[in-house]
Amino acid sequence: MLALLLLLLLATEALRMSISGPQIYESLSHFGMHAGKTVVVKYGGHAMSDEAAARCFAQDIVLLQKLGVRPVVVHGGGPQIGNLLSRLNVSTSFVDGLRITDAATVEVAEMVLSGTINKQIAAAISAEGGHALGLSGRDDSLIVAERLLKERRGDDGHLEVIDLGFVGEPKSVNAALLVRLLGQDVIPVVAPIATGRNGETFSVNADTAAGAVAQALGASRLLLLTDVPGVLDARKNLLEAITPASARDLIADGIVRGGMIPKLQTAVTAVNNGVDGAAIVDGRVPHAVLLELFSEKGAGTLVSS
Ligand code: X2W
Repeated sequence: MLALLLLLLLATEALRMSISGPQIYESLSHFGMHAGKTVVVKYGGHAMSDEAAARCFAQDIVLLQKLGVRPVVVHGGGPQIGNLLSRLNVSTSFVDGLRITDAATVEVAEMVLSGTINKQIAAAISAEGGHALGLSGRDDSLIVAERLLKERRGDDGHLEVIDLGFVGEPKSVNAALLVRLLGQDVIPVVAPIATGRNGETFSVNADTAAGAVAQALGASRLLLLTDVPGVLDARKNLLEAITPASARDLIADGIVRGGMIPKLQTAVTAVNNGVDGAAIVDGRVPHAVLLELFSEKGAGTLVSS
């Protein structure tokens, strides 16, 4: 009976999305893989500017829950932090994709991430009928972090430690809190702001925060939504599925570069620490989350062993 209801629900949604019978069949065969499982979705700041895409994302999250999947959203907001910093005339810079975060910057990062953006996403999901609850890593010690000591090889070949200020590296996640919320059909929406052991506030890269949450929950999938098609090979063709070992080779061989490196590293770490699969997904594609989870082709690159 339940399966029939789910079939009807999925078919109805599928028709709304104009997909065919064979595609519904394909979706249902993937459905069994994720029903009852936890899926952590990282929603990046770049993906949020398009209002229609944001609504599509919220619809996907609500539908996932209706299908019996337990979704957790971890969001970013880098461009939005940059906008407010520039309005406040505070200059900002990055080292390997991480913002150098002094005391004034972490204050702005917390305002933007835990304030405006967190509530925007929770409201968008609620508007589609979900029970979203916005939290930051500072609520009930959801994410406890330590100052990140970033090592980088200098021009002379020596390893140097770079002080990024109040940038945190997650050390623990209060998974029990998230499990309790998920058990009440609440969709947690998590801002990547963490608490330090001495009460400090740390800003955490949102991909890293999502990876830590996915690992703590033993999620079946970590989806990292971004604004590129996925991981490309040397001939610029999309790689639909790769292993952690081949991901490491792609980085070592210089085929994967720039901002994709930390994303791919997050995916590899998650898979090596109990997450069944981590995908780098093209968030610009409408209903990318559903496509990645419920279609053979997916909507990006899946890293799994
Ligand atoms: C990030 C947090 C937000 C983030 C920042 O300040 O931009 C650090 O870099 P996106 O949208 O996923 O880039 N924190 C330490 O990661 O957002």
